Amino acid sequence: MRLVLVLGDQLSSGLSALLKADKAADVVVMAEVADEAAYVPHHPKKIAFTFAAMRKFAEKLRAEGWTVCYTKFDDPENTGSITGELIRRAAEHDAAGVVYTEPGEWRVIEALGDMPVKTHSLPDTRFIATHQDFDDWAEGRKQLRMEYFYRDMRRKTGLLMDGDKPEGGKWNYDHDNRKPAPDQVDFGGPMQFTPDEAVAEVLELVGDRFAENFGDLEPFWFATDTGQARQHLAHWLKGGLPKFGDFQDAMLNDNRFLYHAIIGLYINAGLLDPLEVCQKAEEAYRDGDAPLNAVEGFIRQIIGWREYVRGIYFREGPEYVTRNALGHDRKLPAVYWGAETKMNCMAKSVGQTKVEAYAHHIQRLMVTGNFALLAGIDPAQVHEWYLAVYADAYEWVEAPNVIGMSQFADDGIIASKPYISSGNYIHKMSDYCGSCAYRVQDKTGKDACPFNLLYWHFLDRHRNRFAGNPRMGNMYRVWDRMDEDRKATVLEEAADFLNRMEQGEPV
Ligand code: FAD
Ligand code: DLZ
Ligand code: SF4
Repeated sequence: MRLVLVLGDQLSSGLSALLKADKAADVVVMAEVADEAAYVPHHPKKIAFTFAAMRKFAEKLRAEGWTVCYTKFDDPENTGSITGELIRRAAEHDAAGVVYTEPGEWRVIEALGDMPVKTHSLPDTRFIATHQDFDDWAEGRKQLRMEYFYRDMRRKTGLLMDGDKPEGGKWNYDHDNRKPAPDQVDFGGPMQFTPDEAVAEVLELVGDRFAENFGDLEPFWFATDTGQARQHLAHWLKGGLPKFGDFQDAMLNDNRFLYHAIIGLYINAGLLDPLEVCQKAEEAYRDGDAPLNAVEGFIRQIIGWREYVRGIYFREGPEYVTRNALGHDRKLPAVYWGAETKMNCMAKSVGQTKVEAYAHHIQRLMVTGNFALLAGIDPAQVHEWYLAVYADAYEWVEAPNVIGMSQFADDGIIASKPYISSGNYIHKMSDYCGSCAYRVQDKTGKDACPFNLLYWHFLDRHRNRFAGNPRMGNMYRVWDRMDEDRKATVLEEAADFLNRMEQGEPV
């Protein structure tokens, strides 16, 4: 007999390791362990979600006839690590080896590869592109632009295809998306589930053991099994998808979710299958229930971006997370852990992260990510923060988004230019600035929006690297036209802001 490892983000009936195993002879191993729960200080909601979903998945496997050895976090024999649990269980059962599906993190891949037990790793077939598919696509290309990879994924899956042409004649309908914040949102947000007995038990455990971690454990409303996650999806397809594209980039003080799917955590943990989700979205389009711009935009995020960032993570290797192309070394400021700030956009984005373990893409990219990049924060610390605070965060998807897309620390593998903006962009896409202590219109002076000051500070300090970038020429021309006194004032005020932030002053 062999052991079959199922990790906390591998909760799928179609997992390659389960398909390969012999239900009558093999033993499934699942374990809640300190190493996984503490490699970064995860948000308590993320830990509770993982443990609750793991426990329910183990029960489901048992009901299907599997033998499951499940270690709970507080079990006295718990060795505290995945490898420790496998070694212990292998001895207990005199197992001939361990079969597992490739984990989504180099750290875990390396640990499993180093075990004194025979192991057999299988590809994770829950993704559309294999590592080989991605490498074949990437080979010989000067630039790895997502858009071209995405077209291949459309062809491979047949999603939104009209023969060999894209549905509607265009591959990408982004032009119709990205409208500013609406006055009213007519979708009530994600489906919320009342904790059942199994979830309540986990909440008690997590409340006890992870009380120090950043983030509110309750109210806890996530789906914790595939049945619930499918109900959540159906609810969103009906109410959220039709306007998903239009308001994908908008942000509002009083609405944390707008038309977003809040589905990343369920797909990444294995409760929902990405292809099934996309097929359901396509069905909504074919039935006339959602427009093409929304459905194409949504499908692109999943078979395009999600697959693409995974390809980059595995292609670039374990050192990717240590990259720091811009030499940024400032410490992550306390505002990221909820300290007082006068910047309303930061307070709102971090605040909802604390409550929900969720912020949407533009809050992650253009508020917290943009600020860290402009302020020159050490990308490794930024990476650890994102990995810790979001319920959907696993390194294979988080690191390329943070190190690459958001912080430009990979020197432009993912982004062709840094995602930076002054306060103007945030003002255009949100209602944050209207209730901020700073004035977005002010470029200098005591009330000037810090994003305005830091934007020029960033461009000025990285002139050698970016002035020649054709997509940034305009930015430098505007800066160069500014009179010298004004430039000096901007740089002085930006430096003063950074200095006060580093001293721990609420800025
Ligand atoms: P929606 O906006 O409704 O989008 C639907 C789905 O598309 C998402 O659930 C996700 O599966 C996929 N998707 C969209 N954009 C991306 C992307 N850039 N990369 C990969 N998948 C994408 N996503 C994660 O799943 N885990 C992370 O740890 C993570 N960290 C991020 C960090 C930064 C700095 C940035 C800029 C983005 C990050 N993303 C991450 C991508 C994206 O922000 C989240 O997938 C999305 O906000 C999740 O919310 P949602 O389910 O409501 O997504
Ligand atoms: C995120 C997470 C947490 C919090 N806890 C566990 C755990 O106790 N046991 C487990 O098997 N998996 C957990 N996970 C998910 C893993 O961290 C994830 O499988 C790896 O990071 C690989 O993606
Ligand atoms: Fe953010 Fe600046 Fe707007 Fe305030 S004024 S909310 S700091 S962008």
